[in-house]
Amino acid sequence: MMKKLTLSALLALSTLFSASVFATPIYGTYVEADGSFSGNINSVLGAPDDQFIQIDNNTAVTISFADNQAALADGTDAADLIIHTYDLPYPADARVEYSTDNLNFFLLDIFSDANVSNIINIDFDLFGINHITSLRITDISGAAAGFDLDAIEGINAGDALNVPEPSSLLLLALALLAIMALQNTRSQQV
Ligand SMILES: [Ca+2]
Ligand SMILES: [Ca+2]
Repeated sequence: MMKKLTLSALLALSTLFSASVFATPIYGTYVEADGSFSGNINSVLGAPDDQFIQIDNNTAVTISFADNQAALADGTDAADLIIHTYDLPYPADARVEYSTDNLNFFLLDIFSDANVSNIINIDFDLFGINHITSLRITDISGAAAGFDLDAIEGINAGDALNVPEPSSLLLLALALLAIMALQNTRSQQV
């Protein structure tokens, strides 16, 4: 009886979380640049298509997903976000920052656009990140026409409003433990 109840509680929890996750990936919807670059700024939106911009030194390009959409961590060491670059002869570095509210940005890491298959794989779980709603890429190559950006891809799309915060996850885990303890007590009393 206890196992059955615990299982149904776990199933209810997994349904709650999976309900807000979409199977299809999401791509950048909005973009803004605070400096100079080469190319059409809209070429960084949507799926990767080998259309790209070359970001000039010190220019920050901020790309956001559609309203209330987020790229989610999948809980494994698999990639959760892909920065699609373009392979031009000159490798350039960029500082990459992320936001969970499109207001405050935090450093993720420094990445180069010289990559195998023009792909930078980012695993949120490695960085302890739950979800992101936008990404800011600042060229630090020291040269004009630096980092070549094609697209941003969130592999596990989700509803930003329904992403459980770590504190609510903890509360749910505690509630589950309390239910299990209660059931234990009851089964001992029988
Ligand atoms: Ca992951
Ligand atoms: Ca593109």
